Amino acid sequence: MRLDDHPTVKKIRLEAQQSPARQQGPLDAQWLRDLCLAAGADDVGFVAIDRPEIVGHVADVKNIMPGTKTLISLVSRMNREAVRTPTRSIANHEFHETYQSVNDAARHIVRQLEELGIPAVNAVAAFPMEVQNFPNKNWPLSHKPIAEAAGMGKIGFHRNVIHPKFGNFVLLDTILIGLDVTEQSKPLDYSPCIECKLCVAACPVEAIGPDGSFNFSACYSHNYRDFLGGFVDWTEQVADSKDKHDYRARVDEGETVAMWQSLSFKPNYKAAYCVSVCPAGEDVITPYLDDRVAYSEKYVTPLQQSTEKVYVLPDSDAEEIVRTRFKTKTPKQVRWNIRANDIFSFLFNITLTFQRRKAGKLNATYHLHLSGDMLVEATITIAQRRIEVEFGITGTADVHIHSSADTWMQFLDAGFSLEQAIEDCHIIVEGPTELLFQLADCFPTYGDIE
Ligand code: B12
Ligand code: SF4
Repeated sequence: MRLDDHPTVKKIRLEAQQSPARQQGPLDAQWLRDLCLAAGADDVGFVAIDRPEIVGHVADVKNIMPGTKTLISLVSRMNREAVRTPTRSIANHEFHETYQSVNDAARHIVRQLEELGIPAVNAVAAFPMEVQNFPNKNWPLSHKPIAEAAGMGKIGFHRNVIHPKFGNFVLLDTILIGLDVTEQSKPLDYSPCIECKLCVAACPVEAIGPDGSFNFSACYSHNYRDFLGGFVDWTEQVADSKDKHDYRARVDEGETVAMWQSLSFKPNYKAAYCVSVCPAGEDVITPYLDDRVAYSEKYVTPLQQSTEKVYVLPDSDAEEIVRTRFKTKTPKQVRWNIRANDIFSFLFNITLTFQRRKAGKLNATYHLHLSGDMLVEATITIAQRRIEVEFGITGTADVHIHSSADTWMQFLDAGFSLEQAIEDCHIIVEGPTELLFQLADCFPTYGDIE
């Protein structure tokens, strides 16, 4: 049959002649906003693909839907008291239900747009999603910077977006559409964060540093214990156990059933205390303004004093913090499970495991010259308890390190002797050797827990 004679083709061509209303031009912003709110979103903003604030995300967007013209940032509110309770199952349910509702709203919006012939796709509010890419970046699009550009809030001290009205009790989603919108949303001209640092006080692993830094490995190791990181460790514990007694010595019954719960229902966050305690936002701030001490006693103290196991990397800041600051909590050492498969991912990886407290007063620049299939050069700078890793040689080094990439990738492993590697000339140090030992001290120990 010729294509022109196919029943589908004939029907579509006839419909197009009879109803030329298929959307071609820019979408009316008010109409789109009303559609999103009616679908269940609590707030919404629009960002054109060529806006400078999102330039770093365009490749991700094009990867999902090549013809994207506009991003719709969607916000869904969480019920506050549910998130604030120390009872984890209730708080987790609220997170999961809100993910569900923002995705439902997005799906409904996409369906409506599709019916008008407008290409649209929901980039999905969830984490993680592209898990087969683990341990590399495993989410298709970052909602936070898009929400900021769309005026949905600003990233606060704790790195969550704080909505001007709803505070940080929101989850985010992004819809990609293949059409321009008549009016763009503007970013906020202030941050709702009031820098009270209650998020720093509440986090059991000090993932939010008092200087505004974020300790990725601390949050990931504890909060995500029953997610992908902890699951990899758990399966390895099962594989390594000699018998049930050995397994029980490694993983207690509560931990085993917690993993079952996460697998059977939805994965359970261990904390999210930074979100629970945040007083920012017009709907949220009044009790804090009325009486800060009472606010803290009501929402921060119960989380600080709750009895719980806290998962920490060996020799990490979190391990020290739980022991010294949270007497009702018990630290349990776990393995760092985002393994690097090459020198490039290893060097990125150490930015995630850097421990600001352990860095102390260390200020030093290291030039790495790493041999292997190809020469890789990099600069590591530790200054004011922060780390920066750049590929290539920049600035003046305090120390030059020559090694093979394979050896360098082992230098944080349990059982690796830096002294021996230097003595055997596997690592050659030009400059003060103690600076290399101090660099190693800035990280937790990788590898098996004895
Ligand atoms: C990766 C991720 C995480 C990571 C990193 C968090 C972070 N600060 O970025 C981990 C696993 C630790 C995490 C934790 C949490 N998350 Co989260 N997470 C994401 C995700 C998938 C992408 C975040 C992102 O945009 N990062 C990039 C830039 C913008 O952020 P950044 O701070 O500069 O980057 C840091 C990390 O992303 C990391 N990183 C950057 N590149 C790479 C690459 C790799 C391979 C790895 C491993 C890490 C990594 O290093 C940076 C510095 O630490 C989004 C969902 C999405 N698709 O957008 C949700 C999201 C940010 N998370 C959210 C929530 C709610 C949480 C938790 C509260 C979870 C919980 N319920 O307990 C905690 C809060 C921790 C905190 N204070 O930030 C919400 C935040 C809502 C809001 N109001 O802003 C989001 C938007 C999910 C959603 N759909 O609503 N999360
Ligand atoms: S708890 Fe305080 S410092 Fe932390 S993000 Fe909220 S307002 Fe900012």
